[in-house]
Amino acid sequence: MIQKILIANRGEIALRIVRACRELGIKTLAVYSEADVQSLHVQLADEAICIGGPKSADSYLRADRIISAAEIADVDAIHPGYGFLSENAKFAEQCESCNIKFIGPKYKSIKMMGDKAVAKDTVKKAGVPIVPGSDGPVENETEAVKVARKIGYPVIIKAVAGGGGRGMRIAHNDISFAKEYHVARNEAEKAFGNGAVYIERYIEKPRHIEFQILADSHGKVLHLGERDCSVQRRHQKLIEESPSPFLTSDLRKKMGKAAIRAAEAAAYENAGTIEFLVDAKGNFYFIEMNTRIQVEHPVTEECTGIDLIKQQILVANGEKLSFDQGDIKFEKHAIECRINAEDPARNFAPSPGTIGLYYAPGGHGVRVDSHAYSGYVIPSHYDSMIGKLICFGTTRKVALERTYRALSEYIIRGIKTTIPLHKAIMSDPVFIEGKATTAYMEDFMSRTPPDLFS
Ligand code: MV4
Repeated sequence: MIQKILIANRGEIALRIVRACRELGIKTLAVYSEADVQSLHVQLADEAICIGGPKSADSYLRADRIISAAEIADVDAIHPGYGFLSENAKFAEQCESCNIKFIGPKYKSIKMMGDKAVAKDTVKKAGVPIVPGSDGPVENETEAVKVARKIGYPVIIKAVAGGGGRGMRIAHNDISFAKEYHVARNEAEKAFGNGAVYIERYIEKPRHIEFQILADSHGKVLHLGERDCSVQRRHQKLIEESPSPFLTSDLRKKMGKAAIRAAEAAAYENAGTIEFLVDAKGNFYFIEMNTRIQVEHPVTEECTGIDLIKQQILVANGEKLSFDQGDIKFEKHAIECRINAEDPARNFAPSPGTIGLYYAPGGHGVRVDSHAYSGYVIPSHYDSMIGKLICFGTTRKVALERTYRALSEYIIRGIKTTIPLHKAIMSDPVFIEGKATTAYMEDFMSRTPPDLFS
């Protein structure tokens, strides 16, 4: 059995992993940067090793230092959390070759799903619907324009090595296409060192709905339902909920089966997510797979009662999943609000600094995953998320009312946060009626006076 785990991450997810390990009786090693000495995950882990300077590139992205720390402390496994090295196939492979378990999928699955064109082709062959588009990457402008015309405008140009919305361009005609094609190629080359791009029909105002997958190393692949992540701004999610207010039980069944087929096609093990776009008519299309635990995993945990971090560890240890698809009960509605140190009234400018008073909400159906506390200094080197509020109940109405109540209790002094924005969204008829698509946030911000969310 795994006896000690290195947590190759920081912030709330590092703390979340420490907590799961404690309950499993597994020792933890925190690694941290010079900017995170005061971080809760460092204080709550059994051991801690400083791995470098404040910049991610000097610490949390240094595979060599993380593996050295793992060897010094003699850990059996590394949990990568999300971001940083979590979807780095090379790092997963290095762990394997050093005889350290990587708590995630096999590096071949990470690699396959990391190439978004290969991922599409793989799931398509398994009978999963994909957005109509080019067959793999397009080689040159002449071929690209031909494909774009055949698909029909508007089209979207995506980087093969992209994902999560980075390096995407939309074109409405031949002229804008020629320009956007070159911009996309150059951006992809700069950002990923790989200029390859592919083309898809542009789906207008889709919903973003993803299915949680859990798979063991004995061939069992299960889905734990969906999360509706349509409320986002510039590809940063703000609110996630489950079940999606848009899906019918018929559509949910079809998408769940498709998600399992997609994961099976990637020979997937551990926790992962299948992302779909869903149009207004209920057509759904696979767009990509996330081969990591995600920020919003607590939504699924509260709906199903299954601890995903513990399951990740058990599966990495070679154990069989102890339940089947039919055993999973979807009994709750859950909503997560991301609490960011940002000023919604000033274009979401980062608001790092010292938290004066910190008081988190509690009570029936309320969960707060956060590494923040009174006196905590938020470093400016990392993303601005300082916590997640997850509220759940038997119906969507209860979850909504509970979220508003909990947000009203939350006190974070000294910095600007997204709490007032979330309160405004929880009071907004469009959101309350379950009508939010990926176009929601832009519309909300344009029709809402800033004093209602700051
Ligand atoms: C799209 C799309 C419309 N049509 N693909 C953005 C994140 C990345 N995972 C894929 N994304 C999109 N791909 C086609 N063919 C619209 C988006 C998109 C989006 C997707 C999910 C969540 C929010 C989004 C916001 C804007 C655009």
